[in-house]
Amino acid sequence: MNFPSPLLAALLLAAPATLQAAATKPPNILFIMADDHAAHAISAYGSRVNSTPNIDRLATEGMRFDRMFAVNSICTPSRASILTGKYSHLNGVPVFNRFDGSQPTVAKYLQAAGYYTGMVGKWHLESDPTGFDKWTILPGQGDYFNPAFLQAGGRRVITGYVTDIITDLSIEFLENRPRDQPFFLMCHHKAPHRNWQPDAKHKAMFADKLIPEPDTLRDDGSSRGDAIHECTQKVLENLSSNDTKGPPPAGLTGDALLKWKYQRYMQDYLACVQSVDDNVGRLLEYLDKSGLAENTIVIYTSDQGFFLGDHGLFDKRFMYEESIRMPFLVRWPGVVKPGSVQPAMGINVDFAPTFMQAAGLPVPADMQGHSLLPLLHGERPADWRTSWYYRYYHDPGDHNTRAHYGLRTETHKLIYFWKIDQWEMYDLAKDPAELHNVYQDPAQADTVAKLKTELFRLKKELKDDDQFANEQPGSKPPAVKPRQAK
Ligand SMILES: [Ca+2]
Repeated sequence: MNFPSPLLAALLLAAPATLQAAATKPPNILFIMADDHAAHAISAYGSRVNSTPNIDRLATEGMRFDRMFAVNSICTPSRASILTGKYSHLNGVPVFNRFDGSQPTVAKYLQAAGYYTGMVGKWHLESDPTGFDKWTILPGQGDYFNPAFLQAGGRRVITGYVTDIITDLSIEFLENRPRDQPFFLMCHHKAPHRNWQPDAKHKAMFADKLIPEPDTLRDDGSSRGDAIHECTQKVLENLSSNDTKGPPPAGLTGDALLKWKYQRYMQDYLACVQSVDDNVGRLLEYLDKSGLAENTIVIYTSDQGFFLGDHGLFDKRFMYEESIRMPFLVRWPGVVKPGSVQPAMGINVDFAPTFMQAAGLPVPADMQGHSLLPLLHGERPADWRTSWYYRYYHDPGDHNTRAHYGLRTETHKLIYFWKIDQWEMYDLAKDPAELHNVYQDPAQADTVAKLKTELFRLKKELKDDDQFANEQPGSKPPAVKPRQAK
């Protein structure tokens, strides 16, 4: 793939000095992504439930994004959005669809520009990876213990614990890389995905630990519509004996059962996270020892957030904050100010444009995200987004969660469960925990109307004309015109 030189020249003319330096000596990019690791289980994000000293290093030595979000909060679609810089309806992966590997991806662009590209760990896009010089992936969800891996040469089983092995393979990729090329490595952990199987060392750390409960564990959802009540993501009702690694003690019911299930869930979830944290430490140590740290952008993120008992739930999918919010920490020595915090709203379709621009390449016009580079430089462009569009399709899916789409602004969130024609609206400034759906409040009518106008403007701008509205059997096409505020 060739990039027209006038485009590159124009980009360089407009770019800050550091970008020009990047173009002459492109930075390496190490992208570490966990699966279902909520920001509120990272101490740099103020976790009340655990401590993650190694991941925290990236916040101390780099930038912490406080408002980074997934545009479709579920594993496979988030991965497709990250690779393509596009929303689900344009990259063909709204649910668990097979990723069409013939389409352009950031890996392909970087490879064509001279990067040595690698993909290790959870892929979950069904088709074989394209655009990578080397790839070693878990088949589907993969196993926690003694996992099989797929690579261009075939399949092999590796003895050990998956998080350790993915780190070993990542270090092996770095050790064997050509020294005359920059690298782009996607290191994708399986952990801490359900059903949360920690290794013995980390399991022991949490076995007897009492984990603080979230404030909203007993949220009854009384002001919400039907969706949260119909879903099967509830800690009390839907965590199985498989999840809790055994049945609850006999006779346990009601709140006592809720407490027990929450503890069992979180003990294993956090033990899996602790292994991820140790392994991030191993990778950072490798970068230090090999002299790579200085010219390597290191990112830590997760494919989406997760409910850690918040609103009585586990899993993700819903457009509520704990689900859509991704941790996003970036260390880039000499460019990103250590210990800085970024409040601007980013979304996962921004990642691909960011990697392009960091590598000194023009951002392809069909990518829908915006490069985060100005934000990484500590400059917020005057026209940076103040709202963004979300859409979840997997209905009924594994957790009977209704399809919905919506808008999040700096201060409000509007959600439309279109199959059941129900709206929810939250004032995030007054109600950050989203406990009060004020959609029906007459005092909010003007705000609701404005949010709807913006929602449908964005939907149009992003070319979401409901092409996947009937993705699931039994779906009905959604209303595509703004409804008047009631
Ligand atoms: Ca996930």
